[in-house]
Amino acid sequence: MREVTAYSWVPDFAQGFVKDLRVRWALEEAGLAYTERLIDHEQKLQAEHLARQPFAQVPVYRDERGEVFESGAIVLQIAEGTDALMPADPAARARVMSWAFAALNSVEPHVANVTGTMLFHGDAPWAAGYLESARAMMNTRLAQLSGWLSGRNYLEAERFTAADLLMASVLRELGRDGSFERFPDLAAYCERCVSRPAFTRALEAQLKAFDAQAPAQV
Ligand SMILES: N[C@@H](CCC(=O)N[C@@H](CS)C(=O)NCC(=O)O)C(=O)O
Repeated sequence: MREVTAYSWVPDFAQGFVKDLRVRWALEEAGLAYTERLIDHEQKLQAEHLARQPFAQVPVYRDERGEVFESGAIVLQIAEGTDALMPADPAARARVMSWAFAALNSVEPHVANVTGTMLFHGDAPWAAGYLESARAMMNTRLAQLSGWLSGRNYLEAERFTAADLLMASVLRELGRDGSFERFPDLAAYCERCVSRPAFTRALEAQLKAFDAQAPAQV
């Protein structure tokens, strides 16, 4: 049976953004049922979890092929074997892989620099200066992505793939603080992806777990 390890509770700012959402979304797109293993923030530090996720994070995913960590690797593992997220043509598959890594390697670090600084260090005396340069670097990447998407609905093959799932998961963070304002086309692309029914089901599933929990110490 497929199983997703996720948190039983996270603070409000993280609800709806924990990275098991990517895995749930991929499973929903593929029409694959799964069970949840919910852990808390003490369990993530224990040896049993560290043997499954060495960095004390979620998600972890298990299916009949074995256990995988890192949301990108998990999404690609789910995408393998389902036309819903990965085209059959080898050249098109290779392009989807390129864009999956681009989302996580070339775009996400810049988005995370900005959103992470704002969320966790927004009041620090150095934050404003750092954010100015981090935003400039992020906007360069976003402008390049915007250029690629010009005239396209999706990253490759004119259809939604695992690469769009990952890119939209990264871009969603920009909706938190107005960073989309300079890039209405990227906002529209992100909305095109997250308006899919599979995303809605995945989001509901993550939030449902939190609804059942009283706040705990992180
Ligand atoms: N690169 C990892 C990052 C996973 C990650 O950032 N997980 C967060 C939740 S979204 C987490 O578990 N944070 C807890 C911690 O780092 O202690 C992935 O994509 O799976």
